Amino acid sequence: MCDLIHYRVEDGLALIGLNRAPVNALDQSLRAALINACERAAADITVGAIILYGAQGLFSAGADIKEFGTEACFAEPSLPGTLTRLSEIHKPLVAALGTLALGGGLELALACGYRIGEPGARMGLSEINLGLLPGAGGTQRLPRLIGAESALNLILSGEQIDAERARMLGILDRIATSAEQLLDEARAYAHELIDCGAPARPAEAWPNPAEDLPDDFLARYRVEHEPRWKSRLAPRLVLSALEAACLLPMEEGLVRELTLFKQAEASRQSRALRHVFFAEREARRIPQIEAAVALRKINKIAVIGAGTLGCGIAMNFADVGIPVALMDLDGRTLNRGLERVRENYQLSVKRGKLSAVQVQQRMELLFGTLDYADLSDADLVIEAVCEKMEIKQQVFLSLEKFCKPGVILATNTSSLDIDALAATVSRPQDVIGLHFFTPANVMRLVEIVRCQATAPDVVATAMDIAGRIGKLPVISGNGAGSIGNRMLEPYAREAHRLVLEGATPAQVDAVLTGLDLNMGVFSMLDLAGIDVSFLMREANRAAIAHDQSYCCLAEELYALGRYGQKSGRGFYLYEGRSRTEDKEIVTLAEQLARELNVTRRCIEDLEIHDRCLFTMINEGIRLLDEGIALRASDIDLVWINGYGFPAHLGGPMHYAEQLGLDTVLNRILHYRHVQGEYGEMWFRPAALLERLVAAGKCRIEKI
Ligand code: 3H9
Repeated sequence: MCDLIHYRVEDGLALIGLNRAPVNALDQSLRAALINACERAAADITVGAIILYGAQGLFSAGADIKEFGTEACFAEPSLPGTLTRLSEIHKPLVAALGTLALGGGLELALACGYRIGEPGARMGLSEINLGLLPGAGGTQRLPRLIGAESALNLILSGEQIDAERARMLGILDRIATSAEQLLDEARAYAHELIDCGAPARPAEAWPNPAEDLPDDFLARYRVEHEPRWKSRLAPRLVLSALEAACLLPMEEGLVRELTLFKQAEASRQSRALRHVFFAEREARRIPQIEAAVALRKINKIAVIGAGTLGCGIAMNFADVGIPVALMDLDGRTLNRGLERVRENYQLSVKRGKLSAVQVQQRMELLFGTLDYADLSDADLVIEAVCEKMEIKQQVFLSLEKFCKPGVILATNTSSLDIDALAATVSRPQDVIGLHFFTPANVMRLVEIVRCQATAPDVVATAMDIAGRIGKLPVISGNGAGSIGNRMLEPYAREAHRLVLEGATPAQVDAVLTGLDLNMGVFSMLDLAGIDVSFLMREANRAAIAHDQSYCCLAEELYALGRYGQKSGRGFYLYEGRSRTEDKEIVTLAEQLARELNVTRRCIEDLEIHDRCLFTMINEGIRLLDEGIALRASDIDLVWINGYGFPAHLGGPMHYAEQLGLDTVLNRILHYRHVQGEYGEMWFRPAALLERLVAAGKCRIEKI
């Protein structure tokens, strides 16, 4: 038998171990080896039962994602065909689940009649995260095992559940005493099955999966959940597959599932989500930094600045058991900050996500101080003070004085030159940017900004610690706004200008949310604070001074003290959580347009889409050309995880590739032409975009 499978017969049992590192992805070669091994065991009269297990522990992470979109995906033996065949073998099959069984991996286990898992095993049908539905029997076998409602919830959430929950649901029959005992206890289970003459498959627990449910259950489920799915295709296909499970016999249900799966697999959305999956893995690879570089030890953190951001940052570390000193020079701000952290945690208790004991443990890890001297034992200090260079430099000088050698000095700046900040201290090799996004305890993205002098081990340690607190770190070069905010600049600029020319904030926002962005640009600016974006412009005045119309509406709102949600009024009016349009914005825009000689007109939605999106994409391509972004896919991750760009569009760079780079270039050139002086100023195609189109390239890469 080939190396992909470990095969042995012992004491009347065939033991079949999947052995394809690192995660037993079920590609064509493994499928072929698996079916051969199972046929051999089925034909061997000395074998009474068959055990499937992961030879290296982990059971299987499912179908091989690299095969999707290629012929290999359904090359014989296909996964659905393999699992159907396994389910027909006339001997009991026991799946012994170690570590993980995801997607097709769990479907493989469901095709077996019996399942045992190690106590720490996690399992789930995670296909939805790839814009897919389970396509190897999962949508038909799971509802018959645990009922339609539980199956639907599990498949639509893509959630990984633990062994205990899987046993409660009926997915696992047994949980082994320990990981080490898994195989032995699977053997014992198989012998019991043989001894009692158990059938190859037990009778279905839910032959009619929707038995207990009202007739209109699926229709009501759709009405209730559809708004949250926005334009995502996969959840709708899952529902159709579940409907088939409830209405059709198994054989027909499997055929229907496969048709739906192929529709999902061929969709742009799934292609985009697969791109995101590989982008996240690629983002961990940083050229010139060896995987083996020794990391600095990080046992204690200090966060400077007890504002919203600083508190959110501190919570991330307390959440994973790392002690944090939260420092502020102002006692009242510090107390308010610590109070805010406690309130945040209490909210999690109310939602059932944390227990009171867990809150207490986290609060005990947080230590408030007004004194730099208390930071002497910190291994990583993150400053999150106000966005002014002089103030940040002052903080760094104090850190230099009080912190031990080798400490990593991180700044959370979103717009300032970190090389200039690093030059303030005598240890620039220890300085790095760690740009968290608000709310920092929730948002997944951290931009890791590498400066000229940043030492490789500092970069590697920053990537590692970000991963330890559950964030997605993306590396960026130093430059005003790093990746995300630099692209936000033209995006927001065009949105402002469009309102000056005749659109309303609500119209602009509706075009963007219509594309499934979490939030429109004006809602986002109101949430972040108009005072905050004002400070970012202040840091960049020289570059924008030539355009009098530049975000002039926001300048006006700032002067009026309309700071957004926090002051109850910004681009919109706020009352509690509800938001309404503000007619005064139109009056203000009309007045400003008159003063600036800007002609107002009716603006089409397509123009809003093109101007906001294509200028932002153009800037992203420039970032790649300048080397600030390492890869186009890193840019996608930044916008998906930091700015609410829909993952099922794959991020702005992937979206541009789907639309066609020539289209993007032509639309930029179109606005350059029709927008006159303004167009000349801002609609300049990135040189790399022009090179890519000239070379006939479809993908955004550095050439
Ligand atoms: C499916 O099953 C469809 C079926 O219903 C129907 C079919 C007809 N395929 O993430 P890591 C690679 S859809 C190929 O760094 P971790 C990964 O790229 C599938 N490759 O480690 C990486 O490679 P590299 C449903 C895969 O410990 C390496 O393995 N399954 C696959 O942080 C290590 O991975 C899923 O959605 C795969 N299925 O996380 C599970 N999985 O080193 C997707 C992993 O070259 N996978 N790789 O960069 C995961 O969620 C995580 O990878 C996992 C491990 C939790 C398994």
